[in-house]
Amino acid sequence: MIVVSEYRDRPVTVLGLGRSGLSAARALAAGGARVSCWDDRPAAREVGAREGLEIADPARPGALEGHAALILSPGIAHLYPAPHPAVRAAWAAGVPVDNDIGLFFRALSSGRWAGFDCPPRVVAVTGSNGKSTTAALIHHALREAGRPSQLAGNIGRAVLEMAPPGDGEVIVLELSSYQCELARALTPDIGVFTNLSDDHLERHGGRGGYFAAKRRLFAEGGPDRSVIGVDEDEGRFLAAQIAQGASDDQLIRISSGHKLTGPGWGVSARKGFLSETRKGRQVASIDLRAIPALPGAHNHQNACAAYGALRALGLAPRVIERAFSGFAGLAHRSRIVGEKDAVTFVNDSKATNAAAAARALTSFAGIRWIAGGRGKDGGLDELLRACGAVRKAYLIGENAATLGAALSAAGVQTEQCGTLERAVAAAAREAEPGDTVLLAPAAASFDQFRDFEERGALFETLVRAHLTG
Ligand code: UMA
Ligand code: ADP
Repeated sequence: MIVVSEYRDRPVTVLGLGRSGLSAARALAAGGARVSCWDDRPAAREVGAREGLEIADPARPGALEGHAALILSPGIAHLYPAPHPAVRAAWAAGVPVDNDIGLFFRALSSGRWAGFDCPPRVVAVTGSNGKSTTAALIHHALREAGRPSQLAGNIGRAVLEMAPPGDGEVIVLELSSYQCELARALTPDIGVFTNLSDDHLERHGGRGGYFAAKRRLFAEGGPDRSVIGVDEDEGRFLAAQIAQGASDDQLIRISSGHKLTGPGWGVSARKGFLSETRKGRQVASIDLRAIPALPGAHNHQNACAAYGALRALGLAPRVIERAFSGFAGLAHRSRIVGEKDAVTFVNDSKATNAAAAARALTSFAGIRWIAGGRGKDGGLDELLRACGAVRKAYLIGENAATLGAALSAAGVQTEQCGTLERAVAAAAREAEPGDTVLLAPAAASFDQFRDFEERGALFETLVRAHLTG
């Protein structure tokens, strides 16, 4: 655990008792703060009470009076679609609102740096898609290269759960827009922005607010080095805003699809080859086609982002190449579950938005596409444009009718299946040799599942039963 000592003997409230909130409460208590906690779910409050945490509703009149901070979990709305009542109470009482990321960065900078030969460094990865894959790839390569590293953040391990970093260690953080927007300290040494597409728009008042939240990672006086995906206008804008000049090597531009030939530092992937260019010259290249865990142009974008961060940390191209080839990939992201009668089954349950699903649709052939769930704000245009290889869509969940209407209008054959069980059965029955049965829902899972992991796990169970049946 990373102990947070800045609030010793002062009252602090933690709202939300999931992974982020519980770890924040423990770290604050270990640092001597007088912690009270709350969660709108009684069962979560019971977990806190069993740990000996004081439970008190911060939205009650006067509850936050004199408190030093309100620490919020990322899943709790702090502004849009409407601030949680406790956030309004904090505003009224003049209590700063922060999160575990802010606590982490301040705790790190107040450490005993004089005791380190090589102070720990932090790499923070944000963007709409590819954050987990990029962060995991950076972490994997560092470890393969013999460099101590820890991985945490939105990827599932709360930042304050990490061990205090040691000499020469690199902390790799995946940060969501929710986490970036609220943190009152956000000072990574290297910042990575993979890409931007519509997601979580209801929490940020639209795409502009969503981009602004992620952009905070690169605010004035931000990272020493920034690795920026320039395949969308937002990335190009950000790169232009950060760059001190055309050949500024504080900035590493990355692209999947466009070869970067400018005078600056660039890493790009085209036709399966990654190339690093500096001052207009290619200095290294990697054949990505041989890496099974990184299929498709979207994963090549992640490889470029990870490569850029690793080069900024001083790793040699050949060391990175070796490490990439041993990467196992992450569960629920373009993961091949198995093959039967020349039909391949792929679990991309983490494709919770249109852009991610569109990438999956362009990475496989003869697609029997299982899609649908809880729809998100934002257009379907990109998705509809990516349906060239779709033979039929098997639709499930809350937005199946809306999705079905849009797909039929675009000339895609569809079937309303309702549940994942029926969709897998229908797709497996109708698939022909050479086809791919792909779960890439383009929607959140919460209408039928606890989360994307539960949805992906059920898909894999159903597929395994089919493979062995
Ligand atoms: N809660 C309230 N009131 C509310 C809303 C929630 O009390 O109005 C309570 C819930 O009852 C629950 C707790 O808050 O007990 C949950 O908090 P949370 O949703 O923030 O979940 P955590 O378990 O703390 O997990 C969070 C991240 N969750 C979200 O951002 C939604 C995890 O990212 C992250 O891995 C974890 O911290 C550790 O850092 C998950 C995620 O879905 C994977 N992220 C989104 C995504 O990737 O799209 C952004
Ligand atoms: P994040 O952590 O940003 O959600 P993940 O690495 O978990 O990113 O991948 C989420 C989903 O997006 C998966 O469906 C995956 O196949 C897809 N994906 C991965 N990388 C990219 C990318 N660079 N661009 C678009 N989609 C991607």
